[in-house]
Amino acid sequence: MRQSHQLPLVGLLLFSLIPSQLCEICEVSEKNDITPLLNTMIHSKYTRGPSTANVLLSLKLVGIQNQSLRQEMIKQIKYNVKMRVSDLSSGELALIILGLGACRSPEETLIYDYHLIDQLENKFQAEIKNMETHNDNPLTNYYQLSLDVLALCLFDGNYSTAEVVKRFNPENKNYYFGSQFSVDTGAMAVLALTCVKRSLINGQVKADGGDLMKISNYTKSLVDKILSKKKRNGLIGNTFSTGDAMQALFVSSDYYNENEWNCQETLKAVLMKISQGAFSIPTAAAQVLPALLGKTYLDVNRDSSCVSGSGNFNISIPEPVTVTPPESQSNISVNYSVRINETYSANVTVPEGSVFLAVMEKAQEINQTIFCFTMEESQWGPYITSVQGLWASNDDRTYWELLSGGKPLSQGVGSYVVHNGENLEVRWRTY
Ligand code: CBY
Repeated sequence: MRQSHQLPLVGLLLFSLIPSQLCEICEVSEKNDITPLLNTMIHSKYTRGPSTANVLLSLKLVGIQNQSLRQEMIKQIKYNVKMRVSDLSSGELALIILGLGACRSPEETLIYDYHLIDQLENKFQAEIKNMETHNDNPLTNYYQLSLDVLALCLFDGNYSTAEVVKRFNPENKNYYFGSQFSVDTGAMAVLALTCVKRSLINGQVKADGGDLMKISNYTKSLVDKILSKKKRNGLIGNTFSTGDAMQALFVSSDYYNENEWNCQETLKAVLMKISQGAFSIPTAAAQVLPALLGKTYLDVNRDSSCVSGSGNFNISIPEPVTVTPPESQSNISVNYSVRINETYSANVTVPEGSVFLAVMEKAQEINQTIFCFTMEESQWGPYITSVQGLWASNDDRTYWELLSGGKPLSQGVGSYVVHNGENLEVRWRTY
């Protein structure tokens, strides 16, 4: 065929391809939609907390560049790795590596200056060792083990493929809390397994032939479990797991049919939650943002992918919205119980708009022996570690569950706002 005849054909081909590709793009089109997330992440007091690495990773992945903010976050991370690297959990260190290493930026050298990969290898080993001595229970959890494998895989650290195959079987109890499959955990495992699979295929990592097959089967099964948690409104799991689930589904499209997941519907559901102010914790905002712009944690080590489709987000830092509390605050009263085997209850009065933690503090004032508790700061706000002197333990898979009207809450004590007449409970549980 002569070239002049080929041209209309090529044109026709392009024409038929473009519309279908445009339809498949599942990203926010209106940048204002994500302004509340940026507000939460960027407001300076948050760049110092335990969520710094998550925020840095997220902003870099979506191509938001603000030098002064970036410098401040890197300073904070440097301080953490210099002064308290031994206190960091394995997943926290993995997130620091991902945040520093994303997008081939100058701060990547800090990973090597501070030997962070070696340190992560050691922390990952310690997780495995704990599983061997404590009935298969890691020091932390499988969400963090997945972050570890992901960071080691993306930054050429040492890990054993055989160990990954042994541990990440989808039937492993660590994917479940009680009888519930944890979508967040499964999604992070899919990202880690996909990275390992790609390394095996590229020949970067050696393994026996069966490993690749097993990793593929695990991925398929995890993807099925994630999709089975799809809600009618489009969310997957709950509001806070949906971003991670989207990332997992982006990288595993070979494992499900087009009609099994409507990405647009999920995106719409998340945007609705954003407009309702659901992502008010920096970690929550940082975790959901990459997926909304079509990015995943596997993009971390690709040179060109840290900019959004339309070029870098040239965004001006939004001013934080200041909320003025209502002038006359009325009180509400709730019922609060601590349940171990017996149930201990009290009626507690708190100002309207109070969070769960305020109820626990008030109850503690009423009766120090029955309602005393301790907590520690996590990336998601305060986490209750003990009540009545009874301590949660990862080795024993025990924790203090938060409930309202007998149903588990999907927010922590620092963010759940209580209502008049509510029955609140902290319950000693095995997961
Ligand atoms: N991150 C982690 O290590 C945490 C991993 C995670 C799967 C996490 C959810 C998901 C995520 N994206 O980070 C997780 N939770 C775990 C592993 C756990 C267990 C922690 C112990 C362990 N083995 O490490 C455990 C005990 C089962 C657990 N979560 C308990 C709770 C309850 C906390 C109550 C308390 N004592 O303070 C609570 C409030 C559930 C309840 N009703 O009791 C809870 N978790 C919630 C709600 C959540 C969500 C937080 C959402 C929010 N807006 O605050 C969560 C995102 C998260 C954090 N847990 Co856990 C899950 C969700 O709803 N989608 C990595 C590290 C580097 O940061």
